[in-house]
Amino acid sequence: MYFLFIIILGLHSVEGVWPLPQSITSSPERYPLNPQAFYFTYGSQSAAQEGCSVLDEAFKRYFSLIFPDYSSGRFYSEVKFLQWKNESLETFSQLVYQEDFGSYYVNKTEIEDFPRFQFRGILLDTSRHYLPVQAILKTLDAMAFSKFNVFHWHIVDDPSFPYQSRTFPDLSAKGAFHPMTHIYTQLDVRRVISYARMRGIRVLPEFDSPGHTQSWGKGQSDLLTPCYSGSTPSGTFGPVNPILPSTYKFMATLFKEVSSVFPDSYIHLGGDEVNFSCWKSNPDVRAFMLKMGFGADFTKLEAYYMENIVNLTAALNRTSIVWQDVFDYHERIPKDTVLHIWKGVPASYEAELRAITKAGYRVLLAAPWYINHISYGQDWRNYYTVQPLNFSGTEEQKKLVIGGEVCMWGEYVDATNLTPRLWPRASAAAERLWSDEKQTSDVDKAFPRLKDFRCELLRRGIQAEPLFVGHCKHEYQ
Ligand code: CP6
Repeated sequence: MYFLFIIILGLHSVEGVWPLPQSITSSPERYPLNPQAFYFTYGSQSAAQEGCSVLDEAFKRYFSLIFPDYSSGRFYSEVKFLQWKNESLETFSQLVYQEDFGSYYVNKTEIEDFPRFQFRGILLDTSRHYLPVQAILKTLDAMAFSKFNVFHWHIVDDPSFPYQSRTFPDLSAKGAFHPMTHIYTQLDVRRVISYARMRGIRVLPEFDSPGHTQSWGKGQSDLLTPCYSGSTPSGTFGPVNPILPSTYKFMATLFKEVSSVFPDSYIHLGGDEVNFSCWKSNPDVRAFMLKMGFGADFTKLEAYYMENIVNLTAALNRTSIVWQDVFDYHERIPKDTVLHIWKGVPASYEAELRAITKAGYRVLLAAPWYINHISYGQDWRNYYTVQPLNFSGTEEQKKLVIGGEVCMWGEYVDATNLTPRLWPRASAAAERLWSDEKQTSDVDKAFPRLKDFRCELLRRGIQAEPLFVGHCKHEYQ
């Protein structure tokens, strides 16, 4: 997690690094870099050594980012450091600058750096709109540029089921927007996972249930609850049916597959926004409620369902992440479950942070960072000034805040507008999650730095939108 490096070789200015390192001291002493004689190598103290594919690939990528007009050099010059990681290569790449006549330089710089929060995520929603694999890979590139390290893949939801399951192929054959073109094959998923891994990014899959599952019903009969009007089924369906053993059998099989496809130790189980009206309308559900002693309290039924699902994933050696609703319903959930705060206005996420950490659970904050919401002006400032630990609680409680997440809900977003809506606004949240809060408390000081960083994103081929009036040296053609 912690990295320190001293660049004895050749900073334009501290302004050039986003998100801001924990400490950075640059001197006016500068060194020229000759692309034809430049090579990254492993430090002698480094835990990773030659043959580490993640670093070897990162060396190649960052070489081309720094020197876009050259292919990888053969001879190496001295670059001293203690340990390279994807993040330190990113920082180094932001320190190198090119002067008007084409020469590259880096100033003598001393940096100590480590992230403030261990979990710095971006949620993409591939159900409201299908996002082509290329759009996901491009997002992973840009995530690494801002040191995000978790891709939360909200892969399926009500509108469509694009994940092509090995065990239940009908789910996407019948539930995707198109059975061939609007799906993620096993190969696509593996490609995304490996592309992310190379960039130091984990892939956290979310199979949200029991709500948000309309699309599952098309390929799996008897999974969803039949809704009733009066004493007869209305022909519509509600959340997953929590009263049938077949439901849990299906879920166990599905999550067994999911845990074999997605290597991350966390699985996101959703659990949010369950509409009880269909459950209420169904006489079999009501009878089950009475039998179980739940009375007419449907939050108990949801609790019963989620408890079962959490146990399924625990049996697969995975830790569950669930939306805050699951905590709000007082479910008996294992202590290692992570709660994910999504409710903002009018609910206060500070109160929720306090309550969840007081109960001893780890927590992730998403509520203040809905990047899918847009408005006129510089709303990145709102993302920047969030104070995730500004709630009343003990030091122990604060340690339970493991990080935050920028959510791009997909109702109004597809591949046409994903990138400019994400960048550079998500980068504001990235600095909040990475950098020291005191050193980054002044949003006006951040503005010119973020403007520069946005220009750097353009230079790297990311169509990041402008923050305000101005121009960049390398602009989108
Ligand atoms: N989709 C799913 C969503 C939301 C949630 N779950 C959501 C709705 C409103 C807001 C934020 C998020 N679009 N599946 C809740 C986690 Cl303001």
